[in-house]
Amino acid sequence: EQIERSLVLVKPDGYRRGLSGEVLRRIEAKGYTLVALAVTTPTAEQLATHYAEHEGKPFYEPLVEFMSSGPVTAAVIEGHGCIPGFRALAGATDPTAALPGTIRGDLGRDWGLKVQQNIVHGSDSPESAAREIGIWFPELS
Ligand code: YYY
Ligand code: MG
Repeated sequence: EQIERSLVLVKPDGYRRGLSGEVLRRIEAKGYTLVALAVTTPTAEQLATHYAEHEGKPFYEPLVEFMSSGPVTAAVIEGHGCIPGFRALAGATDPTAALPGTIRGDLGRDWGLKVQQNIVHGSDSPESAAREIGIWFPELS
């Protein structure tokens, strides 16, 4: 695999629960490099661009509302195949279904919280990564 970069967010639920360090620990333990790191409360504009692919879906409005509810920890990570690699570390979108050993499987809560509260975001393709890095770290793109 190529050396590539991915955009990772520890979402407001993960940030609030103090899980930023645990997520970053897993990223570094895997061997990926931290290229950029920030704590920031997402703006409506950032979220509209970040989640443009989901606009119009039933979960879009609650997702954007949740994502603007507090700070996130945003990171750019780098490594061989880190785009699919981080998604493998994150696990399935729904924490209830995510396997043990994954971030969402180990740390996700499954007592009736919405799927949106699944701790982390990771880019899903090189194109998404380039676009998303530009949203959260314009100085890098
Ligand atoms: O890439 P990933 O985060 O695993 O899932 P996406 O299909 O891109 O959806 C983005 C985001 O939206 C997901 O992390 C939770 C939320 N979501 C939801 O609340 N309800 C769904 N049915 C699907 C996704
Ligand atoms: Mg996605």
